[in-house]
Amino acid sequence: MRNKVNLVVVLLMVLAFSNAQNPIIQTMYTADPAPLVYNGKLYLYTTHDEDNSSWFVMDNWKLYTTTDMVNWTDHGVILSYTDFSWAKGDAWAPQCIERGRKFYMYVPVISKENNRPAIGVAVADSPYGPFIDPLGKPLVQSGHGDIDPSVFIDDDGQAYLYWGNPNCYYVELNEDMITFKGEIVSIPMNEEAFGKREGNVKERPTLYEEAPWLYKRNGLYYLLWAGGPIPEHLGYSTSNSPKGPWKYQGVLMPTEGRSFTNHPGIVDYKGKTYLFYHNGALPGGHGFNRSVCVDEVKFNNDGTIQPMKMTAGIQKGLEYLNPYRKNEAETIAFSEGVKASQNKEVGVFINAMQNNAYSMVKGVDFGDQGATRFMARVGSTINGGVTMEVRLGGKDGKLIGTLKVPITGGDNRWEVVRTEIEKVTGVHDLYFIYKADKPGRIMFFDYWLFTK
Ligand code: FUB
Repeated sequence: MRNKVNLVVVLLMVLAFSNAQNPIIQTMYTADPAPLVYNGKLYLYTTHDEDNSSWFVMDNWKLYTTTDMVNWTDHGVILSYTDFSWAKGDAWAPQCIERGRKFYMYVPVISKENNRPAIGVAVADSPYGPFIDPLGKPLVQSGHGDIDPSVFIDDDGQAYLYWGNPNCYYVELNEDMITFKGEIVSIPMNEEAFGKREGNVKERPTLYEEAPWLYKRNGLYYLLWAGGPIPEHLGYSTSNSPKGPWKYQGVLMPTEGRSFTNHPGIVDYKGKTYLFYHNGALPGGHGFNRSVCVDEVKFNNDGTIQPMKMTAGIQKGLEYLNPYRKNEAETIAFSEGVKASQNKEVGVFINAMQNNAYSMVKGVDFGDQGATRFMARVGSTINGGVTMEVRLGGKDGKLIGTLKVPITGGDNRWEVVRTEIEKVTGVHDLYFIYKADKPGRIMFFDYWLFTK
């Protein structure tokens, strides 16, 4: 009996792994997720941990979008610390918000002036950028832990900027969103607001560590934050006002997931609420090579949030994907052995870094009439023997076609290649398997589509 139970547990674990959707970005290391919903689309701004880092090596911010919560499109780097003339590094946790069809991106960077973190703001006419620094100087430079800005616009139009480590501050922004009024308020760090920390409590008497995120639901204000001591967990507090006083509501997500930091971002989208966070769950992942994840949030009747654990992620998309339009190769639900790049020829694209690497998209709707042809813009630097298999339902699922990938000589040179496929109808998860009997990067892939 015991053996049977063990077998069931192992099978469930294998199933959970094979259904992994978290971390939602696998083609580079990302952290500090900041969601924004605009015009029916979810925009996710993230930081970017450079590969093989042994410290926070972070130079730029990235953007991903989705309309179904399972397939995520990589839009590349949308802002760098070098876009702020006064900054010298550390592109840490951002947040972007829309007001009057302009997009305001608040970011912490190290100021050249005092060698300490300061908060800048960059503005764009589109959520994709280009973002420019309208001030040419920091928006906030108090010299006291000015990191992790979170911005929120209340129903009455008043905008608030929260931030800070080890203390939590806020200030009221003017309508222009690039200046503020009044004094910076330092939130009282007490047990009622943020819980009690055990041990060495001199600098940090409460559980609050960093990463505040302000959110409102049914008239109640929520302040989510990363809590200590390190390794961090997520905690939250509530209030009847965006200015507090705050009431500690407990642990939202305990410490787990191979990263000593965590960072919350919460958003309502298409009738559900989602919590974004990060961990070190990707291969090679740890506290300086992190990855963003998302899970659905459930509320109790009194407005408190049901405690959460890191999971394998969202399994079913909110809508189906149309295979008869141009789909970017960098729209991915899950991948292994694949890295994203960008260049001036094609923008963002993906690279298969080893034989049998794959990427997949979820919930592709081929309809009743079905698809009979497949085309993709691809390239390789390997002469002969590179193929891209198109399969349904799994990495070893039904093979419907095989594309021969030509040698183009570099990712600045591409070819559109076509192949007949076995007719496919209905809804399927679609897998691209990259094959070549050679080590290293075997091919690169820009976009794909099917025809009827
Ligand atoms: O990503 C750099 C820093 O780590 C962030 O600013 C913190 O919130 C923590 O996630």
